[in-house]
Amino acid sequence: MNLFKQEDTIAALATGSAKSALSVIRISGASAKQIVSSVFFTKNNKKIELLDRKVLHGYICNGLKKIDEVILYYMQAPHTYTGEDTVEISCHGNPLIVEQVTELLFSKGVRLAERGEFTYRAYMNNKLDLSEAEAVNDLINSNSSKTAELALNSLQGSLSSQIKKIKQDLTELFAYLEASLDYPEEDIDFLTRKEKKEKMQKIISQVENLVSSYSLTKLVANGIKISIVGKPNAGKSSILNTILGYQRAIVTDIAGTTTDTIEEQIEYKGISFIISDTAGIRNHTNNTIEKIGQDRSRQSVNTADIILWVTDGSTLLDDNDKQIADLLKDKKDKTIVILNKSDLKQNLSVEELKNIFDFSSYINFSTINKTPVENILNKIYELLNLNNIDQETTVLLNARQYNLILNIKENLLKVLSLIDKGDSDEIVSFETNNVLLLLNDVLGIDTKEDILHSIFSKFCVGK
Ligand SMILES: Nc1nc2c(ncn2[C@@H]2O[C@H](COP(=O)(O)OP(=O)(O)O)[C@@H](O)[C@H]2O)c(=O)[nH]1
Ligand SMILES: [Mg+2]
Repeated sequence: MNLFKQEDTIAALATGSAKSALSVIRISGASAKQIVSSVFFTKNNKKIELLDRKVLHGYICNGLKKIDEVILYYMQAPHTYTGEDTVEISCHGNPLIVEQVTELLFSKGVRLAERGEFTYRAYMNNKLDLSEAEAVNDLINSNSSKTAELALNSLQGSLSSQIKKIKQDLTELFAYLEASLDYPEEDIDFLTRKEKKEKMQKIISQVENLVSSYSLTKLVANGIKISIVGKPNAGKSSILNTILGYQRAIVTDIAGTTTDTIEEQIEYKGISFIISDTAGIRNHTNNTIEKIGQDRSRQSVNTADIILWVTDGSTLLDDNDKQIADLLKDKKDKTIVILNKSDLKQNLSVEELKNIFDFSSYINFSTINKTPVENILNKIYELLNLNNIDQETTVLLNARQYNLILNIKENLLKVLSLIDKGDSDEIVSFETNNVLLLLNDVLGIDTKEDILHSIFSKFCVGK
């Protein structure tokens, strides 16, 4: 990888490689202006002067041969994405034309950009720090509009500013420790042990918030796994069909109709919901297929982010319900009870159900009366705290950031216990400084070349 040859002028297609209305070729580097000028002419082969931020119309020409009619604009350093002189050429969106234009540029001394090289240069020129550069990639690769929203927050510096805040607080503590080392003869305790502990605890809680934010990223990025469980004939498949808006699963009044797990996906308010309808759980079945299906139901419950326990409000509580209550007993926080068949005479009360399963959220529902499915979906949003995602929401975007922050948390806990034990300021100060270095890694300050290489090589060419 030529990442570190920043004296080169680089170019790459910035848009998709399929046939399209337009393709944009981006050129960045010290010679960008001069090289593009040498191949850009009017209809009558007159030179066109490239002026900063001026949109120009003309022809890319190889000698006297016109390759394409284009619109281009030149942006002067340092106010560009890469921080270097940049030209963007909009040509017709045909891969053959793009190839001819880029080949022409290459013949004039431009080199094809490596993966992520434009963003790498932006990072090297202090346009972005590392967490923001990663956000660029996550934004491009996000599969749901909510993930894109979180990545955009990060690109705008929400994560960076939180890391900088933690770093600032820790630096302050470090300065106190160092001062007491530098002036030991003064015999003043600059901070009491209690004060040091309090400061450290505050820092740790900020770090813990970041650690827990990663579960939100994963939920939003991977989709929410929802498992519908309940006894046979409670209406599980009917609820799946109602959520999907079409008859996906077979619905009959014969208990044991659904034997396998059926999985479908919908998108709701920018997040995908992966919903599994499972075989009904009951004590007595001689059907081998149904038994296997019930094992799958149990597995599905274990991997779910949310469990919808569908009960039949028209029937009395029975052993099957008790068995399900037992299965879900340590999953109460993620279970929503659906009291289905509310259109029929109700024989099951919320109180009775509470006696066997102390749930926190429930919904009265009827697939016959067409209770709005939004009631269920919004309840899921509520339970997972997804309503509060906004422009201020800061999350760790990827495993690299997550592992670093976990490591930082562990090291801070270690420092806290040193303070607690009354260890010398010298040792505490040394360990604190180590954490400061780890924080730098999140931002990409003094980060080693091979790490940078592995991060930027995940980007696409042209970004
Ligand atoms: N009255 C009434 N019947 C329902 C309701 N939901 C489902 N059913 C009926 O209950 C029976 C079992 O439904 P199904 O979705 O197959 O239940 P599953 O075994 O839990 O998947 C079918 O006859 C459905 O038409 C409801 O809200 N009200
Ligand atoms: Mg079913």
